[in-house]
Amino acid sequence: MFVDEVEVELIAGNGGNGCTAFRREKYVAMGGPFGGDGGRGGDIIFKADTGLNTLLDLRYQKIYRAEKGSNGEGKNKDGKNAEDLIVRVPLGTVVTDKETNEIIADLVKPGQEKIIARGGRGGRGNTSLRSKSNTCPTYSENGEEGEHKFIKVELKLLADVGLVGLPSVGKSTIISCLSEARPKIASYHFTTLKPNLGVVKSRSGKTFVLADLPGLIEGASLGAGLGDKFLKHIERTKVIAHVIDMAATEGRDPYEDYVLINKELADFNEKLLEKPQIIIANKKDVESFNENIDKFKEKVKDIKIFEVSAAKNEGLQDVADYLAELIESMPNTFIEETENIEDHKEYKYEEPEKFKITRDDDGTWVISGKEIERIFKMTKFESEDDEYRFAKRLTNMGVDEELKKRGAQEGDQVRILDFYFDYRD
Ligand SMILES: Nc1nc2c(ncn2[C@@H]2O[C@H](COP(=O)(O)OP(=O)(O)OP(=O)(O)O)[C@@H](O)[C@H]2O)c(=O)[nH]1
Ligand SMILES: [Mg+2]
Repeated sequence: MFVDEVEVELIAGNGGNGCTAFRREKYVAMGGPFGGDGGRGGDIIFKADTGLNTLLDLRYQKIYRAEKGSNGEGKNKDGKNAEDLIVRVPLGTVVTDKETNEIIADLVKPGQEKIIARGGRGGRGNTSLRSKSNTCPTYSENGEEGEHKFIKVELKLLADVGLVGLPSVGKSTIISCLSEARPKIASYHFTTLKPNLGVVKSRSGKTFVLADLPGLIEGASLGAGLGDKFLKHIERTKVIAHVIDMAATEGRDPYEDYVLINKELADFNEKLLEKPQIIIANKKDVESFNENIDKFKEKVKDIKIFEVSAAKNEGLQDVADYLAELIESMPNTFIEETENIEDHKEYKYEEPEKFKITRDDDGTWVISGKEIERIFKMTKFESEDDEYRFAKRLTNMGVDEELKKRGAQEGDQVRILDFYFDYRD
């Protein structure tokens, strides 16, 4: 299974409700407000964990929920904040909000955290709602709803070097020679279906991360074969190592292979060709290698070529040593520089809208919108005070005026979510 893109639903915790209570003391009737605030709802936080390599966990758990904050209580006792829910993801995880198409997190450093869905704030108790004009409110708020999001989670591997080439050229054999990684090796195409990572050591003790990637074929940039699913992993490597079957065991021209791969890389993202490249000419143990390599070298002069036999594990340590030095000489910020989050943002212009007025089939006026619904849900509607306060906020937001302008008549039905009331001029 090639796990690198998963969609999940996040429901952050609701805030706890505020409490309406009054001080009861001897000789003092209604001795003032005494209701505590609700606790904050839990956030859902993604955290980059070096111990993980795939998004497999997210594939199995499709919905994540954080806890609700506790309700406030009498005697000014505030509710407890809920614990945040921490979801561990591998380094290189990118989170996109499905609704806005905006990238909301790009976790590239070990331990890096990002709040993906925010818990709601606790509702205020009547003590907190005191004001100059009302020193003893008889109302309190419900907790705010936690954010509810549908997100796309993608994994972009963070390897220093990516082994890139057509199927069956020996990429997996090479990583198994150079590291502890043990991917499947076989003579059929697309043996490797998902990237494998290995840590490679140079003779001088320097290390780097090598990625064995699935084979690329013509049209990969358009989705052919395993297509762009893994081309995006290459975006995150610092160096591209072409692996070429220089023995032409399948009858192709090695030079044409090389040109084809570069074309696919460029078609996917032109910037990929700005990365340093090396060529690993493989299958030196096969006779036809010698003839092909001479022809190849005549055509390709400006790039470092290593002649190896992965099958016999010959020549590969030199490759490792060269790459280790090359990577060390490159700035560490390379990945972030090429992968600027800003580049990915798709801006969607949205009219700032506090509320919207539409009509149901039966003529009922419907007031909707994020802000108005938020205020509505935080109102308890337990007393006339609640209703009065809510009505006042509608007036302040300009809802009354707009209804009047649209021709609402005294006594018309008005609805917010599932709550009906009469329009009064
Ligand atoms: N003779 C010879 N065969 C090799 C060499 N390296 C790999 N092979 C063989 O080539 C075949 C493909 O090797 P893999 O390492 O699976 O190739 P790959 O590039 O990872 O292939 P995909 O995962 O399908 O893209 C296997 O049968 C290997 O044994 C080599 O240096 N010499
Ligand atoms: Mg392979």
